[in-house]
Amino acid sequence: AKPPLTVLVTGAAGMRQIGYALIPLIAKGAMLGPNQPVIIHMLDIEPASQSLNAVKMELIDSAFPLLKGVVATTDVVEACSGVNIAVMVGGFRRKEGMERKDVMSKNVSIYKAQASALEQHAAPDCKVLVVANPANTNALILKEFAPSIPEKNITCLTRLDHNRALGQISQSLDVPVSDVKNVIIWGNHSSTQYPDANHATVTTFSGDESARELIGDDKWLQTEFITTVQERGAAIIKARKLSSALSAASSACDHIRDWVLGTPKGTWVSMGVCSDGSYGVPPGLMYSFPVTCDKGQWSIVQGLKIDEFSREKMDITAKELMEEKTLAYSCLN
Ligand code: NAX
Repeated sequence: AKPPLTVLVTGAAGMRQIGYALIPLIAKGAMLGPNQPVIIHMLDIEPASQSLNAVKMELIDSAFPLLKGVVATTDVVEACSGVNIAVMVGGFRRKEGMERKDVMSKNVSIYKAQASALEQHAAPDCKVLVVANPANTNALILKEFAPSIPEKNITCLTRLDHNRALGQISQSLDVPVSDVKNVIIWGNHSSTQYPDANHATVTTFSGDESARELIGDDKWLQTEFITTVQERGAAIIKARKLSSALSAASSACDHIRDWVLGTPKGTWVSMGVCSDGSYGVPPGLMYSFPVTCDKGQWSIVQGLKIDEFSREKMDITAKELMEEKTLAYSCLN
Protein backbone atom coordinates (compact mmCIF):
# COMPACT_ATOMS: atom_id res chain seq x y z
CA ALA A 1 0.00 0.00 0.00
CA LYS A 2 1.10 3.57 -0.68
CA PRO A 3 2.30 5.60 2.30
CA PRO A 4 -0.29 8.20 3.31
CA LEU A 5 -0.08 11.85 2.23
CA THR A 6 -0.86 14.53 4.78
CA VAL A 7 -3.43 17.14 3.75
CA LEU A 8 -3.93 20.33 5.75
CA VAL A 9 -7.25 22.15 5.64
CA THR A 10 -7.32 25.53 7.38
CA GLY A 11 -10.66 27.06 8.33
CA ALA A 12 -11.83 23.49 8.67
CA ALA A 13 -14.57 24.21 11.22
CA GLY A 14 -16.48 26.56 8.88
CA MET A 15 -19.71 24.71 9.68
CA ARG A 16 -21.92 23.81 6.71
CA GLN A 17 -19.37 25.72 4.68
CA ILE A 18 -16.40 24.77 2.53
CA GLY A 19 -14.41 22.95 5.23
CA TYR A 20 -17.32 20.74 6.16
CA ALA A 21 -18.01 19.88 2.51
CA LEU A 22 -14.34 19.44 1.60
CA ILE A 23 -13.05 17.17 4.33
CA PRO A 24 -15.22 14.12 3.52
CA LEU A 25 -14.30 14.46 -0.17
CA ILE A 26 -10.60 14.31 0.72
CA ALA A 27 -11.20 11.34 3.01
CA LYS A 28 -13.06 9.52 0.23
CA GLY A 29 -10.24 9.96 -2.29
CA ALA A 30 -11.78 12.68 -4.48
CA MET A 31 -8.67 14.82 -4.14
CA LEU A 32 -5.75 12.40 -4.41
CA GLY A 33 -7.34 9.36 -5.97
CA PRO A 34 -9.05 6.19 -4.74
CA ASN A 35 -5.78 4.40 -3.93
CA GLN A 36 -4.07 7.13 -1.95
CA PRO A 37 -4.36 6.93 1.86
CA VAL A 38 -4.54 10.31 3.60
CA ILE A 39 -3.94 11.90 6.98
CA ILE A 40 -6.02 15.04 7.50
CA HIS A 41 -4.83 17.99 9.56
CA MET A 42 -7.56 20.50 10.39
CA LEU A 43 -6.75 23.98 11.66
CA ASP A 44 -9.12 26.61 12.94
CA ILE A 45 -9.07 29.37 15.53
CA GLU A 46 -9.88 29.08 19.23
CA PRO A 47 -13.56 30.25 19.07
CA ALA A 48 -14.21 27.45 16.56
CA SER A 49 -12.41 24.71 18.46
CA GLN A 50 -15.58 22.94 19.60
CA SER A 51 -17.00 22.80 16.08
CA LEU A 52 -13.61 21.65 14.86
CA ASN A 53 -13.64 18.82 17.33
CA ALA A 54 -17.14 17.85 16.21
CA VAL A 55 -15.85 17.52 12.63
CA LYS A 56 -13.10 15.24 13.92
CA MET A 57 -15.68 13.08 15.74
CA GLU A 58 -17.77 12.81 12.57
CA LEU A 59 -14.72 11.88 10.53
CA ILE A 60 -13.94 9.07 12.95
CA ASP A 61 -17.58 7.97 12.81
CA SER A 62 -17.51 7.84 9.01
CA ALA A 63 -14.92 5.03 9.06
CA PHE A 64 -13.42 6.14 5.73
CA PRO A 65 -11.09 3.34 4.58
CA LEU A 66 -8.50 5.75 3.13
CA LEU A 67 -8.31 7.90 6.25
CA LYS A 68 -5.24 6.98 8.29
CA GLY A 69 -5.23 9.80 10.82
CA VAL A 70 -6.91 13.04 11.88
CA VAL A 71 -5.45 15.99 13.74
CA ALA A 72 -7.78 18.80 14.84
CA THR A 73 -5.87 21.73 16.26
CA THR A 74 -5.72 25.47 16.81
CA ASP A 75 -1.92 25.37 16.81
CA VAL A 76 -0.49 26.48 13.46
CA VAL A 77 2.81 24.65 13.92
CA GLU A 78 1.14 21.34 14.75
CA ALA A 79 -1.24 21.83 11.82
CA CYS A 80 1.54 22.49 9.29
CA SER A 81 3.93 19.75 10.41
CA GLY A 82 4.81 17.32 7.64
CA VAL A 83 2.06 18.55 5.35
CA ASN A 84 2.23 17.49 1.66
CA ILE A 85 -0.84 19.40 0.46
CA ALA A 86 -2.16 22.57 2.13
CA VAL A 87 -5.65 23.83 1.33
CA MET A 88 -6.06 27.27 2.85
CA VAL A 89 -9.77 27.88 3.42
CA GLY A 90 -9.37 29.88 6.64
CA GLY A 91 -9.50 33.62 6.53
CA PHE A 92 -11.26 36.71 7.69
CA ARG A 93 -14.57 37.49 6.08
CA ARG A 94 -15.75 41.02 5.45
CA LYS A 95 -18.36 42.08 7.98
CA GLU A 96 -20.94 44.73 7.22
CA GLY A 97 -19.59 48.25 7.32
CA MET A 98 -15.93 47.18 7.26
CA GLU A 99 -13.44 48.95 5.03
CA ARG A 100 -11.67 46.94 2.34
CA LYS A 101 -8.37 47.88 3.88
CA ASP A 102 -9.31 46.48 7.30
CA VAL A 103 -10.32 43.13 5.81
CA MET A 104 -7.14 43.04 3.74
CA SER A 105 -5.07 43.85 6.78
CA LYS A 106 -6.52 40.92 8.77
CA ASN A 107 -5.92 38.49 5.91
CA VAL A 108 -2.41 39.77 5.28
CA SER A 109 -1.45 39.06 8.88
CA ILE A 110 -3.07 35.58 8.77
CA TYR A 111 -1.30 34.65 5.50
CA LYS A 112 2.03 36.09 6.59
CA ALA A 113 2.00 33.98 9.76
CA GLN A 114 0.79 30.82 8.00
CA ALA A 115 3.44 31.29 5.28
CA SER A 116 6.21 31.07 7.89
CA ALA A 117 4.63 28.07 9.59
CA LEU A 118 4.35 26.20 6.27
CA GLU A 119 7.87 27.18 5.28
CA GLN A 120 9.31 25.84 8.51
CA HIS A 121 7.18 22.78 9.15
CA ALA A 122 5.56 21.46 5.96
CA ALA A 123 7.20 18.87 3.69
CA PRO A 124 9.76 20.59 1.42
CA ASP A 125 7.74 19.82 -1.73
CA CYS A 126 4.41 20.87 -0.18
CA LYS A 127 1.81 22.09 -2.68
CA VAL A 128 -0.39 24.97 -1.53
CA LEU A 129 -3.87 25.96 -2.71
CA VAL A 130 -5.35 29.19 -1.34
CA VAL A 131 -9.16 29.27 -1.38
CA ALA A 132 -9.92 32.05 1.12
CA ASN A 133 -10.64 35.47 -0.33
CA PRO A 134 -9.05 37.61 -1.55
CA ALA A 135 -7.62 34.33 -2.89
CA ASN A 136 -5.06 35.65 -5.40
CA THR A 137 -3.69 38.25 -3.00
CA ASN A 138 -3.64 35.90 0.00
CA ALA A 139 -1.60 33.52 -2.18
CA LEU A 140 0.70 36.37 -3.19
CA ILE A 141 1.36 37.22 0.48
CA LEU A 142 1.94 33.54 1.24
CA LYS A 143 4.45 33.35 -1.64
CA GLU A 144 6.31 36.49 -0.52
CA PHE A 145 6.59 35.32 3.08
CA ALA A 146 7.56 31.73 2.33
CA PRO A 147 10.52 32.35 0.01
CA SER A 148 11.93 28.85 0.47
CA ILE A 149 8.76 27.21 -0.87
CA PRO A 150 9.19 27.06 -4.67
CA GLU A 151 6.84 29.70 -6.11
CA LYS A 152 5.41 27.14 -8.52
CA ASN A 153 4.07 25.29 -5.47
CA ILE A 154 1.78 28.16 -4.46
CA THR A 155 -1.54 28.54 -6.28
CA CYS A 156 -5.04 29.88 -5.74
CA LEU A 157 -8.48 28.58 -6.64
CA THR A 158 -10.22 29.74 -9.82
CA ARG A 159 -11.34 26.23 -10.73
CA LEU A 160 -14.79 26.94 -9.32
CA ASP A 161 -15.17 29.79 -11.81
CA HIS A 162 -13.80 27.50 -14.54
CA ASN A 163 -16.33 24.81 -13.68
CA ARG A 164 -19.11 27.39 -13.57
CA ALA A 165 -18.16 28.47 -17.11
CA LEU A 166 -18.21 24.83 -18.31
CA GLY A 167 -21.62 24.49 -16.65
CA GLN A 168 -23.06 27.52 -18.44
CA ILE A 169 -21.93 26.26 -21.85
CA SER A 170 -23.23 22.78 -21.14
CA GLN A 171 -26.61 24.23 -20.12
CA SER A 172 -26.77 26.53 -23.12
CA LEU A 173 -26.03 23.76 -25.65
CA ASP A 174 -27.84 21.07 -23.66
CA VAL A 175 -24.84 18.75 -23.73
CA PRO A 176 -23.22 16.89 -20.81
CA VAL A 177 -20.65 19.04 -19.02
CA SER A 178 -18.04 16.31 -19.53
CA ASP A 179 -18.22 17.00 -23.28
CA VAL A 180 -17.18 20.64 -22.79
CA LYS A 181 -13.56 21.64 -22.18
CA ASN A 182 -10.93 24.36 -22.44
CA VAL A 183 -12.77 27.40 -21.20
CA ILE A 184 -10.43 29.86 -19.47
CA ILE A 185 -10.70 32.04 -16.41
CA TRP A 186 -8.20 34.87 -16.69
CA GLY A 187 -7.11 36.97 -13.73
CA ASN A 188 -8.59 37.54 -10.32
CA HIS A 189 -11.12 35.37 -8.46
CA SER A 190 -13.40 38.39 -8.20
CA SER A 191 -16.04 40.08 -10.31
CA THR A 192 -13.34 41.38 -12.71
CA GLN A 193 -12.33 37.84 -13.73
CA TYR A 194 -12.61 37.20 -17.47
CA PRO A 195 -14.38 33.93 -18.36
CA ASP A 196 -13.28 33.27 -21.94
CA ALA A 197 -15.00 30.68 -24.15
CA ASN A 198 -13.17 31.56 -27.39
CA HIS A 199 -11.03 28.40 -27.31
CA ALA A 200 -13.55 26.08 -25.68
CA THR A 201 -14.59 22.92 -27.50
CA VAL A 202 -17.45 20.46 -27.35
CA THR A 203 -17.01 16.77 -28.12
CA THR A 204 -19.48 15.75 -30.83
CA PHE A 205 -19.90 12.73 -33.13
CA SER A 206 -17.48 14.34 -35.57
CA GLY A 207 -14.80 15.20 -33.01
CA ASP A 208 -14.07 18.37 -31.06
CA GLU A 209 -15.95 21.40 -32.35
CA SER A 210 -15.67 25.05 -31.38
CA ALA A 211 -18.13 25.92 -28.61
CA ARG A 212 -18.30 29.45 -29.97
CA GLU A 213 -19.43 28.23 -33.39
CA LEU A 214 -21.92 25.78 -31.93
CA ILE A 215 -23.41 28.49 -29.72
CA GLY A 216 -23.46 30.92 -32.64
CA ASP A 217 -24.19 33.90 -30.43
CA ASP A 218 -21.11 36.02 -29.76
CA LYS A 219 -23.27 38.64 -28.12
CA TRP A 220 -24.29 36.13 -25.41
CA LEU A 221 -20.70 34.98 -24.95
CA GLN A 222 -19.53 38.57 -24.53
CA THR A 223 -22.26 39.66 -22.13
CA GLU A 224 -24.58 37.31 -20.24
CA PHE A 225 -22.19 34.35 -20.20
CA ILE A 226 -19.46 36.49 -18.66
CA THR A 227 -21.64 38.20 -16.08
CA THR A 228 -23.40 34.97 -15.07
CA VAL A 229 -20.05 33.35 -14.27
CA GLN A 230 -18.67 36.48 -12.59
CA GLU A 231 -21.78 36.88 -10.45
CA ARG A 232 -22.55 33.23 -9.75
CA GLY A 233 -21.16 33.41 -6.22
CA ALA A 234 -23.53 36.28 -5.38
CA ALA A 235 -26.47 34.41 -6.96
CA ILE A 236 -25.77 31.39 -4.73
CA ILE A 237 -25.57 33.59 -1.64
CA LYS A 238 -28.91 35.16 -2.55
CA ALA A 239 -30.61 31.79 -3.03
CA ARG A 240 -28.94 29.86 -0.20
CA LYS A 241 -28.32 32.65 2.29
CA LEU A 242 -24.86 31.09 2.53
CA SER A 243 -21.97 31.10 0.09
CA SER A 244 -21.07 28.25 -2.27
CA ALA A 245 -19.78 25.29 -0.31
CA LEU A 246 -20.23 21.99 -2.13
CA SER A 247 -19.16 23.39 -5.50
CA ALA A 248 -16.20 25.21 -3.95
CA ALA A 249 -15.11 22.04 -2.13
CA SER A 250 -15.51 19.93 -5.25
CA SER A 251 -13.49 22.37 -7.36
CA ALA A 252 -10.70 22.47 -4.76
CA CYS A 253 -10.45 18.67 -5.15
CA ASP A 254 -10.42 19.05 -8.96
CA HIS A 255 -7.60 21.62 -8.69
CA ILE A 256 -5.34 19.43 -6.55
CA ARG A 257 -6.21 16.18 -8.37
CA ASP A 258 -5.31 17.60 -11.77
CA TRP A 259 -2.17 19.27 -10.42
CA VAL A 260 -0.90 16.09 -8.75
CA LEU A 261 -2.19 13.43 -11.14
CA GLY A 262 -2.10 15.45 -14.40
CA THR A 263 -4.64 16.94 -16.80
CA PRO A 264 -6.09 14.65 -19.49
CA LYS A 265 -4.39 14.94 -22.89
CA GLY A 266 -5.75 17.87 -24.88
CA THR A 267 -7.44 19.42 -21.87
CA TRP A 268 -6.45 22.45 -19.90
CA VAL A 269 -7.83 23.89 -16.66
CA SER A 270 -7.67 27.29 -14.95
CA MET A 271 -5.39 27.83 -11.96
CA GLY A 272 -4.27 30.99 -10.19
CA VAL A 273 -0.47 30.85 -10.48
CA CYS A 274 2.52 33.16 -10.35
CA SER A 275 2.75 35.00 -13.67
CA ASP A 276 5.97 34.58 -15.67
CA GLY A 277 4.91 37.40 -18.00
CA SER A 278 2.94 35.12 -20.36
CA TYR A 279 0.21 36.95 -22.31
CA GLY A 280 1.60 40.30 -21.12
CA VAL A 281 0.52 39.72 -17.52
CA PRO A 282 2.93 41.48 -15.11
CA PRO A 283 5.42 38.90 -13.78
CA GLY A 284 5.01 37.97 -10.11
CA LEU A 285 1.24 38.59 -9.97
CA MET A 286 -0.93 35.66 -8.89
CA TYR A 287 -3.15 35.49 -11.96
CA SER A 288 -5.45 32.79 -13.29
CA PHE A 289 -4.20 31.21 -16.53
CA PRO A 290 -5.04 28.17 -18.63
CA VAL A 291 -2.61 25.44 -17.54
CA THR A 292 -1.84 21.82 -18.24
CA CYS A 293 -0.32 19.63 -15.53
CA ASP A 294 2.10 16.75 -15.80
CA LYS A 295 4.13 14.92 -13.12
CA GLY A 296 3.02 17.34 -10.42
CA GLN A 297 3.99 20.47 -12.37
CA TRP A 298 1.71 23.00 -14.07
CA SER A 299 2.63 24.95 -17.19
CA ILE A 300 0.80 27.85 -18.78
CA VAL A 301 -0.76 27.01 -22.16
CA GLN A 302 1.11 29.13 -24.70
CA GLY A 303 0.28 30.62 -28.08
CA LEU A 304 -3.47 31.19 -27.74
CA LYS A 305 -4.74 33.98 -29.96
CA ILE A 306 -6.00 36.91 -27.91
CA ASP A 307 -8.40 39.33 -29.62
CA GLU A 308 -8.92 42.95 -28.69
CA PHE A 309 -12.02 42.25 -26.58
CA SER A 310 -10.13 39.66 -24.53
CA ARG A 311 -7.04 41.84 -24.20
CA GLU A 312 -9.05 44.60 -22.61
CA LYS A 313 -10.74 42.25 -20.12
CA MET A 314 -7.43 40.57 -19.25
CA ASP A 315 -5.87 43.95 -18.52
CA ILE A 316 -8.76 45.14 -16.34
CA THR A 317 -8.43 42.14 -14.02
CA ALA A 318 -4.60 42.48 -13.95
CA LYS A 319 -5.01 46.11 -12.95
CA GLU A 320 -7.30 45.13 -10.08
CA LEU A 321 -4.71 42.61 -8.88
CA MET A 322 -1.98 45.26 -8.95
CA GLU A 323 -4.21 47.51 -6.84
CA GLU A 324 -4.89 44.66 -4.38
CA LYS A 325 -1.15 44.04 -4.19
CA THR A 326 -0.50 47.70 -3.37
CA LEU A 327 -3.23 47.64 -0.73
CA ALA A 328 -1.85 44.43 0.78
CA TYR A 329 1.66 45.89 0.97
CA SER A 330 0.33 49.04 2.60
CA CYS A 331 -1.04 46.79 5.37
CA LEU A 332 2.38 45.31 6.11
CA ASN A 333 3.60 48.45 7.94
P1 NAX B 1 -16.44 30.21 6.76
O1 NAX B 1 -16.47 31.58 7.35
O2 NAX B 1 -17.55 29.25 7.01
O3 NAX B 1 -15.08 29.49 7.18
C1 NAX B 1 -13.89 30.14 7.39
C2 NAX B 1 -13.21 29.49 8.56
O4 NAX B 1 -11.90 30.03 8.70
C3 NAX B 1 -13.94 29.72 9.89
O5 NAX B 1 -14.18 28.46 10.51
C4 NAX B 1 -12.94 30.56 10.68
O6 NAX B 1 -13.00 30.28 12.07
C5 NAX B 1 -11.62 30.09 10.09
N1 NAX B 1 -10.48 30.97 10.33
C6 NAX B 1 -10.46 32.32 10.50
N2 NAX B 1 -9.21 32.73 10.73
C7 NAX B 1 -8.43 31.65 10.73
C8 NAX B 1 -7.03 31.44 10.94
N3 NAX B 1 -6.21 32.45 11.22
N4 NAX B 1 -6.56 30.19 10.84
C9 NAX B 1 -7.38 29.15 10.58
N5 NAX B 1 -8.70 29.29 10.40
C10 NAX B 1 -9.21 30.51 10.46
O7 NAX B 1 -16.22 30.46 5.23
P2 NAX B 1 -16.39 29.47 3.98
O8 NAX B 1 -17.74 29.68 3.39
O9 NAX B 1 -15.96 28.10 4.34
O10 NAX B 1 -15.35 30.14 2.97
C11 NAX B 1 -13.98 30.13 3.22
C12 NAX B 1 -13.25 31.12 2.34
O11 NAX B 1 -13.34 30.74 0.97
C13 NAX B 1 -13.82 32.54 2.39
O12 NAX B 1 -12.71 33.44 2.45
C14 NAX B 1 -14.53 32.68 1.08
O13 NAX B 1 -14.59 34.04 0.66
C15 NAX B 1 -13.66 31.86 0.17
N6 NAX B 1 -14.26 31.37 -1.08
C16 NAX B 1 -13.43 31.26 -2.15
C17 NAX B 1 -13.83 30.69 -3.35
C18 NAX B 1 -12.88 30.55 -4.49
O14 NAX B 1 -13.34 30.10 -5.53
N7 NAX B 1 -11.62 30.91 -4.39
C19 NAX B 1 -15.23 30.26 -3.55
C20 NAX B 1 -15.99 30.04 -2.30
C21 NAX B 1 -15.65 30.92 -1.12
O15 NAX B 1 -16.49 32.04 -1.14
